[in-house]
Amino acid sequence: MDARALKIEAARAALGHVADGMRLGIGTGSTAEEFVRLLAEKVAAGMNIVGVPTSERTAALCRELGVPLSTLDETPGLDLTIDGADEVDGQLALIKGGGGALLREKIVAAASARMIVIADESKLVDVLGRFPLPIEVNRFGLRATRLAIARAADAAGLSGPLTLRMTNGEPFVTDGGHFIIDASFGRIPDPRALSNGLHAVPGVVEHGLFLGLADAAIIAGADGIRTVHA
Ligand code: ABF
Repeated sequence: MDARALKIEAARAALGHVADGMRLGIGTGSTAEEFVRLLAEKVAAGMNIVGVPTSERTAALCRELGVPLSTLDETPGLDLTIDGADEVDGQLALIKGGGGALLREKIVAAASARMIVIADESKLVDVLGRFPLPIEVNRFGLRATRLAIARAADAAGLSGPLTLRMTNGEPFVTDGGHFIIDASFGRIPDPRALSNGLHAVPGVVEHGLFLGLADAAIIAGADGIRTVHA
């Protein structure tokens, strides 16, 4: 089964957790997009839900497919968020942000009673860190922030290249108007220590370590679907 088929299977399994009347946080990325497509079919068949998107890209897809949308201002409490991830470990710690939507994804996940991650088996790791950690940073004082991030990582026993994410020769700009630094620290044995250190850096808006937010991960692999619980 190819990667897309696995993403669709994970998305389909997540749909089974969506009940009529739910207020849903809707993630960003290719796996989340498969979920939106399947959700749109349910809406067309009469399912009554409302979605809060985690990116402009997801919002546009929802509007195109007829998924009713709200905002966190109108709907501050959500029942369930379905979202993808770049890495998932056995304790459901995540690395997210490869799609550049980590800030809204974390805000939406934190506003949700439950969060279910959907992913193909390539995302499951023993220890986070093979995927570079996205760190959303304010544009002001970028070089000073980069130095402060390096110090915070060092205090957590980590080091590695800090790369400003670029697109078409320009710095990538998030929906929130910030830049992203991708930090290639390698294995992160203590994500909480690194998270705390990064949150202490004034220029860091948010980072892609999602700790204690996911309640389950639906992982699609060659041997079928399995659900990892917190
Ligand atoms: C999003 O899902 C991002 O945080 C993460 O990068 C992405 C994973 O993308 P995909 O589902 O395309 O592998 O939530």
